[in-house]
Amino acid sequence: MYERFFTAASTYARDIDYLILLILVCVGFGFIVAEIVFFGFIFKFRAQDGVKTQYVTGEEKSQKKWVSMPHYLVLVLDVLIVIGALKVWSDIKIEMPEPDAKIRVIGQQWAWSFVHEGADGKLDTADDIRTVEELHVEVNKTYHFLLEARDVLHSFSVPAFRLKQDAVPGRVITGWFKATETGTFDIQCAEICGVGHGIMAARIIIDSPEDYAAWVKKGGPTAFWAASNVKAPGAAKAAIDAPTPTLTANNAAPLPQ
Ligand SMILES: [Cu+2]
Repeated sequence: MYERFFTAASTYARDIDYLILLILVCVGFGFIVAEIVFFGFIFKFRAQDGVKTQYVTGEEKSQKKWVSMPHYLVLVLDVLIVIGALKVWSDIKIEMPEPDAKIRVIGQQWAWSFVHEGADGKLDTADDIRTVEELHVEVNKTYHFLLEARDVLHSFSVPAFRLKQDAVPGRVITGWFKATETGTFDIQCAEICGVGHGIMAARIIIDSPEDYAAWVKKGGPTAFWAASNVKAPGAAKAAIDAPTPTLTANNAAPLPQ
């Protein structure tokens, strides 16, 4: 049932879904039981004619257990959530599988730009393919992304992958993903980064190996801009014309006024 409502296009998307489901069930169970008892007691022990209010100190052993037993139950559920969260965190954030390819992801006010390996299969070489607001990847391939921010904090978010990672100026943050199905999915910025934050959207295009090879052979849009006198407008032009950003370039870049 769960699968019908939420697209999952990466190897770890379901792990995150099931962790959220675990939290929902644990917290939801406690919430529903507590509310039923709460409103049940309000109704049962409401003011009645001729019945004197009883003063309960809560200090007797027979009364204390009604506090301590739910308390222990909550602790057990907490431990369950922590174990699940640590397992998912370790699998996704700590244990990074060996990459088949690398990409650079650069956030700036207010566009995402991407640098793909060219035909030589290496990043930061002359045949790199640069795109703006369009990330191309191959299905069933493990990618390491090198995430940077040119100006302020951004957050690289691919909901279909359940991927969200902050981009911090001056830092290159490495993460990974492996797409499990072909198609086009949304990329968002998930960190308020200025007045244009809401329009800082892009898309990820997951290709079959054949389609991806054909796209690389074409040279992506870089070849198009290079062969054309027309320049991409605004942020797109700046991102395409800018040199491949590095940590040094980030540090040297002046902050926008
Ligand atoms: Cu942003």
